[in-house]
Amino acid sequence: HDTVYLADYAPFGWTVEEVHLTFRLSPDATRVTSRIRFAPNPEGRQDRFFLHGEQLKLIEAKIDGAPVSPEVTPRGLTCDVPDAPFTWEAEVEIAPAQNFALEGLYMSNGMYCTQCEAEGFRKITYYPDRPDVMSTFTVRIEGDEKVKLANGNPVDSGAGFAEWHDPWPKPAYLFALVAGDLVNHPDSFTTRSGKQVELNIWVRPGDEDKCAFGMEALKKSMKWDEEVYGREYDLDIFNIVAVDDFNMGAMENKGLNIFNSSCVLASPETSTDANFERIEAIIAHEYFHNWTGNRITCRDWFQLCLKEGLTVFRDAQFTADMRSEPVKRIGDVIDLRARQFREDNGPLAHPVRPESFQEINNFYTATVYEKGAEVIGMLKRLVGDDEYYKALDLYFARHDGQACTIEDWLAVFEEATGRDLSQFKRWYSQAGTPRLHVTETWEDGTFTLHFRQETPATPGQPEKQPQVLPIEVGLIGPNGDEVVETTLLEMTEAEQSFAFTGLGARPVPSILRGFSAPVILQRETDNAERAFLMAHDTDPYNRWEAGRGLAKQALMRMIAGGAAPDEAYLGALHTLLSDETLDPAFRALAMALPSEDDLAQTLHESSMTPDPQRIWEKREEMRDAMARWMPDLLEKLFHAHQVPGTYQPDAGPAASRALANAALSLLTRLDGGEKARAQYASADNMTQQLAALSCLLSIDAAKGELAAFYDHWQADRLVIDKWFSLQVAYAKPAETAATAAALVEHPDFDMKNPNRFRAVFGALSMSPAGFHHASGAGYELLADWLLKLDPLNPQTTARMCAAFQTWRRFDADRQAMMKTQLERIGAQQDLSRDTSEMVSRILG
Ligand code: HT7
Ligand code: ZN
Repeated sequence: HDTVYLADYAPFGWTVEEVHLTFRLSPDATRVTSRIRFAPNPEGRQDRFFLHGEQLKLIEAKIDGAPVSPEVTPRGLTCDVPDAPFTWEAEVEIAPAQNFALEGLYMSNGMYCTQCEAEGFRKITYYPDRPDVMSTFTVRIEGDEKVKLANGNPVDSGAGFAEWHDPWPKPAYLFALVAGDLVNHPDSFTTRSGKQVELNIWVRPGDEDKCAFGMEALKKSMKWDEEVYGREYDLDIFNIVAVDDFNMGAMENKGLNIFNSSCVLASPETSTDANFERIEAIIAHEYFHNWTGNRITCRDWFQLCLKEGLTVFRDAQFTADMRSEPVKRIGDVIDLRARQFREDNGPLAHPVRPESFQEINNFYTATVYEKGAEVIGMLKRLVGDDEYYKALDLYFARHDGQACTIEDWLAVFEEATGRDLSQFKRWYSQAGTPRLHVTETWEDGTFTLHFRQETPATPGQPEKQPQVLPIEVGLIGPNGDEVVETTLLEMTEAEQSFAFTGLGARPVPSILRGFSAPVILQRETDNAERAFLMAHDTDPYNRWEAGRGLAKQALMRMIAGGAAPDEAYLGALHTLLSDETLDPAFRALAMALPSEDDLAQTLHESSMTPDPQRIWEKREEMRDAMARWMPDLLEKLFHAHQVPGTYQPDAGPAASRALANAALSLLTRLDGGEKARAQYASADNMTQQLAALSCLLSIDAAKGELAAFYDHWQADRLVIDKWFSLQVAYAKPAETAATAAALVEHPDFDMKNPNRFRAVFGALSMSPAGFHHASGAGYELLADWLLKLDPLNPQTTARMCAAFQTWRRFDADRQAMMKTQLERIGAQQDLSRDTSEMVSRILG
């Protein structure tokens, strides 16, 4: 398969002035006619006119009204064209009902829908399918479906047709069309300049009662973007559509966002608190793309972080404003370490702006999205809030309507702030997680922090340069008072020291407050200091981090040294959980132990070979010890944090439920599931019901509830996804693979539906002790099913191959078994480009 390089970028040889498309819908033979006005591009002459096109049946093509016979290949067509503006017309036939890759135009439950990012438009018609070619689109849809939607504003409709016009020039990846017998949840929003915008969430009949929360989230997002970034919506209408079969979370198509139904549909009875929070964040994310992605888009796919990193950063700011800032930050760091650090420290490591790819779909990664957002966060910390928003204003003013690069983005910051960002730019080009080593000295009232940074080699990048690290530090005196408030240290050298003078006593440092840079902090510390910070740090993130450090140390000693659960940790946790001044959500987070994968990663960092079974057993032992150590406190927390009255998904009650349910999961180890069973029976919302069911599953006492749950919810596909995934997630490690294997025989298992496939196999690959069970059954089962899925849906298959990315961490037997499975996948005839690239990168 061909590799594409950033260094080879060249503009397209023609500009597109306008695009007219007509769709005559039919499941097996949809006709798409295009009329496109091209003109030679003065900035990008090319010898040969090439249009992308895949899996299209060309019926006819014309230039300026005269039939032409282009040379057609599986990837597109070439044609002789005039050396002047011309009109291209083509008619193609496609089969949306046969499209299981869910890219281009496809069908989901009888409804037509599209997914064009990154390169799906070429499966709809011949076109220069690249983000730097932007045009206005007029779209006519012909068919019997009740609802027919496209981008932009509606211009006409009648019996069997609808016409839409999008006045904002856009790349083809933002094109969208939906047609089906849908119903809407309508509303409206008045922008700050007084423009009335019609809002709709379109769903399948029966789902109308699950739209209200998403609509509120949309209106909050629209208001927030006006207030915080000064960005107003720019069309008369904004439509959201919920689709059951979807490869990712959602898609920001101009004026017509398409959502995986799991990321928009919500009701108290069927969605958990975590679902509500995620839905609010994804609706915000897609809406924010209207400015950061759509009005200003990417020049090429190497610049993906330009829109994704920035938009993730913006949605995190939104969630922090709507809910709790520290809780959001802690959750994001947990996620970053779990997904991005794993990627950055293994064979799939790549820069935030990659320099080559075979299949761009493989680069919608935690590095591009989450590390990309961390890079924006560091930039904001370094320049300060005022300068950040000044730079953003300049970005929007200067680049509106353009397809941009990271160079454009950084130039705006350099100009607005007068800073030289040439060293900062390494964050975009250098892969790998920097290690930040810290030592301290204390002499004559001066406390000095000595830092050393180093980044390990990553594939294709043996040598690393020092990066700019914004390190937020505070100092705490022996009596627990803060003696130096949060101060930003700007590290630019490989080794650098920072001194704090005039101190009366040796302080305890609180380093990397707010996780101010995405690094691995390496510092010798002891549990007394951790317990001190856990009690006194004014920075909530570092307070949590101190507790997590204690837990991790205790677990590491159990795993590597056979120690008993550490009473100092249990005591400190008891103190923190008893502190009623602390946010219940923060306390719930503090109660969660480092994940099995986090522990495996830490062992690997310390040159030890993780044994997933032992990690699982020791975590279980620690949780038993936690339950036995503080039964009275757990009882108290459980009862004190029951939320009376009608369920509300807001942060306050959700935090109480999180703490009560964290207590319940430990209490279940003591009471044989009595409280959990009672909660299951009385629950009037999915958060309580699912928490109780999980508790019962964890002690293998959920048989009756599991059957009742299925009977009650069998008509609700999103709830049944939970039913599938919970059983795999809570199976004992020796039974995980067999549980998954039995579930795929269930009549409701449908491998063509990515949500259902992920419910089973995502849960398998995210249960370390089960997936890595010494029998190798987990590896073999996943490989069997990835091989079955690849011919249908390469994108989802390739994404799930990442389950094998940590293979080199493990013992020789496990390594050999994983390698065998990877090679078996790699050897499959006609393997997709997506999966083939992933397998070869993982094998290295
Ligand atoms: N920009 C979108 C990324 C995306 C995608 C979404 C759905 C299906 C396939 C996709 N490929 C790429 C989603 C986002 O970041 O907002
Ligand atoms: Zn995005």
